[in-house]
Amino acid sequence: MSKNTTDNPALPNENDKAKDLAPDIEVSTGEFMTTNQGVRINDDQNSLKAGDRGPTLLEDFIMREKITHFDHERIPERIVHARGSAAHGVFKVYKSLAPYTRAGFLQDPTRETPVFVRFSTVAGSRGSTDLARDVRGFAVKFYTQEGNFDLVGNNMPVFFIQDAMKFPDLIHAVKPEPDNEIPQAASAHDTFWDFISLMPESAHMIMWAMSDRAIPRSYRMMEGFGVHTFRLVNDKNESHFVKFHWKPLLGVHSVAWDEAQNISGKDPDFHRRDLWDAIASGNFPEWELGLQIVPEADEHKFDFDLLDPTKIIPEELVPVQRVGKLTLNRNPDNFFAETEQVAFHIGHVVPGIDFTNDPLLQGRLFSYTDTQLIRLGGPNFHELPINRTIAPLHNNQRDGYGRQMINRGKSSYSPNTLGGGCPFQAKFAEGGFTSHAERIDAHKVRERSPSFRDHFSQARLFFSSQSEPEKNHIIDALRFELGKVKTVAIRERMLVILANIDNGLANEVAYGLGLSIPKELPGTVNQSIPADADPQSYESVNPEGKLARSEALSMANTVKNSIRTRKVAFLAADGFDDAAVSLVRTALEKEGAIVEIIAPKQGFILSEDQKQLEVHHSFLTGASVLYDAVYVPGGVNSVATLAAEANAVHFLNEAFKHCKPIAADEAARQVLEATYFHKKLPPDAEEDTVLREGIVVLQDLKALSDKFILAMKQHRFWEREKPRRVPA
Ligand code: HDE
Repeated sequence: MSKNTTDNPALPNENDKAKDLAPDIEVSTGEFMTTNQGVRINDDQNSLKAGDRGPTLLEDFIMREKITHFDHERIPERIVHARGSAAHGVFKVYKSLAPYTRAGFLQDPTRETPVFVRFSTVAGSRGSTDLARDVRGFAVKFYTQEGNFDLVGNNMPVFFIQDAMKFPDLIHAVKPEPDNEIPQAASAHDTFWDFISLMPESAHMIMWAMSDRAIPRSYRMMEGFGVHTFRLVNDKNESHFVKFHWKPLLGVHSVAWDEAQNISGKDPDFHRRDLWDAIASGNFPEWELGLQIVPEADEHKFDFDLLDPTKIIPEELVPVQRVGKLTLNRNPDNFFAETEQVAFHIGHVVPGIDFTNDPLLQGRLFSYTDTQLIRLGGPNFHELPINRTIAPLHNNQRDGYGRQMINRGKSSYSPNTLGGGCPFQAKFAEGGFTSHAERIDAHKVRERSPSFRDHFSQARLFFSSQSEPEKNHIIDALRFELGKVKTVAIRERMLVILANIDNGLANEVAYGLGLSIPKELPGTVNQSIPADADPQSYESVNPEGKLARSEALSMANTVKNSIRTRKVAFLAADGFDDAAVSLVRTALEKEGAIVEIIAPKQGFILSEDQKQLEVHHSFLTGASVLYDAVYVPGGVNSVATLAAEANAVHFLNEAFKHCKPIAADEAARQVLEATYFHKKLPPDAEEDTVLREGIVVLQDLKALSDKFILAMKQHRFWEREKPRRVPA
């Protein structure tokens, strides 16, 4: 580890964690190249040889060191969540949460707590696409003054399984199949659905995973959830149950599935790049921390079990209180040192936060340290700069691979007299972590609580809370995923599960698969299949249930008040109308959107009055799927060129297909007339038409900009899909 740069200008000393990292930052500007022993190197181009055509000498310690280090550069990737991107930031609470918790970082609205947040997909390898249909990890490390707190969550509030015992099975099923390692970063294959079709408890999570939540537009536009019920404990040692939420200030938005598959080819780093670019350009992503707090006395008040991780607490039953803000404001300096080596652990809690007996949570408490031991090679991973606490650290743990700390003194045991009894234990009042003294009086059993048996009510609640387009997307996703499954009995078993959720859903999926819903569970004659796998044997508390819909579950109800950081493609060629480009561009940029010029070739294009405009992408390197909206300015020659340019027409067709806002000057109508959707162009650009159709064609550029912005705030016009009038 290099400690040679204490005042690195690249790292603003804006908070305690940044200061803590500063001594470890290496900058080679203006420095000589050295070996790892600090010896200056005078030739890094040639190995040491016996004559210029002779064999390389074993003596060449410089080459040996360089190649040895290179040979050992890789560490095992995470078994799940291997593909990720991260950023530094800060968290601040809005007001003291002292009535609920004694956690120091949740007391004082003036205290800024440094954080490091890693987003990830679950199933794919490190090099897989960002746009896989998958759950997203949302892991936050709070470097609090009382130690590290890791909130290791996902972008979906429930999980596939109820007991940690099933996790290796779930992951083996979803990962590429073991004989041929196909498919990469995809759940659309036999082993995954084989497992799921035998696991009715996954029904609720499957609804989320088949919804558009699994293909976010951006990490910056997804919610985060702690999933399990945790505890908050205050300084009177009183406990409340809590569910953690992250609410993105930009709203919750997704892309279309066809678009996701295209992005995977055009830019597999789409989410990684989006996060990096947003932070680099000062558009710091923000989320509010939300809490659902349940008094201990209400533990059994719900028709589901708070300890069951396949259940949400509907926001209608317990509102989410927004208690603080997370802002990501700095990109990592080094991907490996920070994003790859960061080690999250659900068991990293601080006084004031505690666990419940959720059996999934309990299993995770074991797994996360264990996994770091193999991944990071030993018990000292907490000393890696990105993992180390900014709180004072003293204990009697010693030695091990890669030990950094130089512990002074003779005693490394407690109790001791030789070290003056140090380090001391801390009482509760001195900030010592004291586990909540929950009373437990039970038999030791391998069993699932009967209160965990209803697997379908909340799956149904989720499905019925979706808008029509969202429901159609779930149906399409299931047709796609099950359509890739080769074993017909697996598809049929899934239809039985779906029928338990919603008959209409099951029928639609069955139709797409060319199957009918079987009366009996097919293909489960094998003795090794648990009787529990029969969904008919489960209770479903809620067909006539109390809560039929929850608004919070539909992305259609998300905030739609901003176009900040939305990317807009301007399609133009030589002879474009400069006034139109400038005016619309200025209007969009004023609202925080990002405009990029796409033209037939890279370099510059010339306007009607010979003004130069820099081109960001040609049709070869830019693609409609990488933008949120598209605009075509006027200009006789530009319009004629684009109308005759198949790539420009395809760009627009695809934007239409993916339900994106489209705007064009009246003078550019010729380009739109070359598209397949021109016959469907709305007759006018009145506000209600714009909000319905998302297409603006106007002569008045001021009015065009205003309406285009209005349309962009809606994000997508899924209604376009309804008549299924969009060709492939
Ligand atoms: Fe994880 N999970 N998980 N998980 N998980 C890991 O830890 C595990 C679960 C989550 O960006 C691993 O350091 C078990 C739920 C995230 O570095 C591993 C069970 C939720 C990340 C592990 C679960 C998560 C992980 C792999 C069931 C949402 C990435 C590498 C009992 C609340 C963190 C690692 C990062 C990573 C185990 C279920 C979220 C193997 C055994 C539920 C965001 O320890």
